[in-house]
Amino acid sequence: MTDFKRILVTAALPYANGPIHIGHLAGCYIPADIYARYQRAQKRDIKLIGGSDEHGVPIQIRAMKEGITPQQVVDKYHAMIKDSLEQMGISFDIYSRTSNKVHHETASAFFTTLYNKGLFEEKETEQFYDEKAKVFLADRYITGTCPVCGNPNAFGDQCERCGSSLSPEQLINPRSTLSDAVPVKRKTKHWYFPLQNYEPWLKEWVLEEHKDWKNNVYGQCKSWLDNGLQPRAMTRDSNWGIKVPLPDAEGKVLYVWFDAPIGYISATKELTNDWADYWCKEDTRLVHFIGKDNIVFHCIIFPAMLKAHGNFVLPDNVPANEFLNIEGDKVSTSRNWAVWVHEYLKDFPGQQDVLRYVLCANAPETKDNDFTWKDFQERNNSELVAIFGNFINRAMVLMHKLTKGKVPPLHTELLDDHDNALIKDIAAAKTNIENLLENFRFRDALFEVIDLSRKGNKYMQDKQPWIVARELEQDPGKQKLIDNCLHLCLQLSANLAIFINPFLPGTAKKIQHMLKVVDKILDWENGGKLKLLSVGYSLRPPELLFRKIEDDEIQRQVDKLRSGGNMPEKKEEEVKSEDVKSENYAPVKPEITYDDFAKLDLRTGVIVSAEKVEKADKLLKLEIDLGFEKRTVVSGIALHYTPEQIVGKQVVVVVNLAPRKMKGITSNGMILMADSGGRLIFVNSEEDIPGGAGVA
Ligand code: B3M
Ligand code: ZN
Repeated sequence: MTDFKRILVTAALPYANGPIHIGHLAGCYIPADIYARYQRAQKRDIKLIGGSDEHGVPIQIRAMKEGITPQQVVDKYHAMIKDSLEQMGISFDIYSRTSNKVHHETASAFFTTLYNKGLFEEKETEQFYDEKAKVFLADRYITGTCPVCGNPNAFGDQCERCGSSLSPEQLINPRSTLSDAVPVKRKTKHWYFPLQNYEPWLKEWVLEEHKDWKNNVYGQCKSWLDNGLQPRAMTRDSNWGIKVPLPDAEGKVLYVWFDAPIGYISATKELTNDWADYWCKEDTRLVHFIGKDNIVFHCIIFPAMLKAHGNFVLPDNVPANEFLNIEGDKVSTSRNWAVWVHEYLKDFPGQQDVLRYVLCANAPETKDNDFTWKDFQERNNSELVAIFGNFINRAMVLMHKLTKGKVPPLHTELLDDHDNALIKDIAAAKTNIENLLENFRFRDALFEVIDLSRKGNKYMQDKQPWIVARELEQDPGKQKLIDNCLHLCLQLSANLAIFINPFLPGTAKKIQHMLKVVDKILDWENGGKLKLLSVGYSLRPPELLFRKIEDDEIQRQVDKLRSGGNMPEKKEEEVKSEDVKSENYAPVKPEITYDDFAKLDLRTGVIVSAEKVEKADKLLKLEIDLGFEKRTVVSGIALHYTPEQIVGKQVVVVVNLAPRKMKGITSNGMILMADSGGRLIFVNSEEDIPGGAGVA
């Protein structure tokens, strides 16, 4: 750490296609901000860079949905996102946008440099095309019925209902979302970056030199590198984006993942004339804060681009977070299963620090984590109010009561074990918090701070200055004991302001105000010491740092969420990584009891006949022999099996499922199939099982 002269911190550029939700905050903005504030308090040369990602498919889809132009979309959401981030106290040195001129120039020049080096490979391939709208279609632009779960609104890259990864070819009745036309294949030319040529270097650089990266990050990189890298198209057919700076590239723009990370460079240029110091000098520490879906772009593709270009520093660390679920379920913007930041700010005015606290305490640092409103309330009430806030408040109130509103002296000759232990704890906390923050362990660092305030409460309880005060009449000498206790409590309060500052800057400000100390007091170097407040200095009256959050406030939020929210502008499911398929497993459903399970009547049977159902291309009508009776079952497997293939197959049937009419046929039960990445397979045994046998 100390061999770096300057630190450049970036936080992922959110797509300006909708507002941001708390998953964005927890994923990268809160950690990036904590880190930046901490480094500033250390008086290091640090810049926090951000901005809106205004190109690519997500913006175009949004424009189409709202019936406005892409420019209008980005203008609207850029302003909204910027405002939310500002209000949440994310302290960007610059929050820019990729539609800026300087960015267009920078990204263009970057492409040209690679082009002039002869790095790109020109290739013609077939891609889906919308003949009505006259445009090529990214996978996301194509919708149709999911072959796995029958969701009629699945996307060409993913079904949002069952989570399966799809390709447009798999969709039933594929349609262009632009014009409803059936997509056709057409030839198109693009410029490919030969990522595979960088594989040996990447293996060395990431897998050998960056074993220090977080496990989740390192693991994802390793799996990409182990699977082998492919050439990657760095251009797209579109009229929204940065024009490909070549003469024969009409209708082509730079791939959004080519231009977006260059946005970090452009924004730094916009911020300072010294931008090259940050980007080109070896003694810069570059740190990218991102969510896990952006790992490959920041750890593999962008570094390879930087390397190919030459002259740029590479990321020293990429502390990506996993995802934050909401009330046990994945965030889904299309279902409005999200907590929107602008909504929170309206519903909980002035309570930014509470959200910052909960999102840091629950940060998905090593694995996906869950946000629940109940936990939000509990953490506020039993940690912020009852521990941290309570300590500061008691210290202030007692100081006004027992030491005339002034900082009392410390009588060192009277220090006892409790006092000395507290003094040690304060010094140790500083070192611990510092080490944790340097290593991106923000949750643990925050818990250290809370723990220190917990120790303050315990100390006060051990000392009970309010009881000592009763003995003053008989023994005025006891005032010195009260002085010592409150002196230490006040110095601890000042220390807590320093330590909590990166996490909860608003709270630090309030403490600072009560203690009447200047900003400089919050410098990190002042932490761990007892010299922050001068003896005899009079302090302001106490004000409460946090308020209790009541059940009805929480209930309102839960209701709002469950009812689909009251978001006026629903945002489409974000197009995460246009062409990166994550391994998708459907989330595990909520736990059931054995009794729930026992309600299912599962039996074996044999398919004795099968036929296609008219006007339903995915349904087959099956006759199943259960031994004790024959049943008609309608099953959605027609795209996977022809009737001939399945007659005679053994199946497991749910025989007590309520009958359901499909296309005029009553289905009396359901057969169980295994879903392997969208392929439906019979779950059966090698051995013949008599029909009707129970399955358990
Ligand atoms: N806009 C994707 C996302 O929001 C993308 C990040 C760009 S960072 C250079 O997940
Ligand atoms: Zn599906």
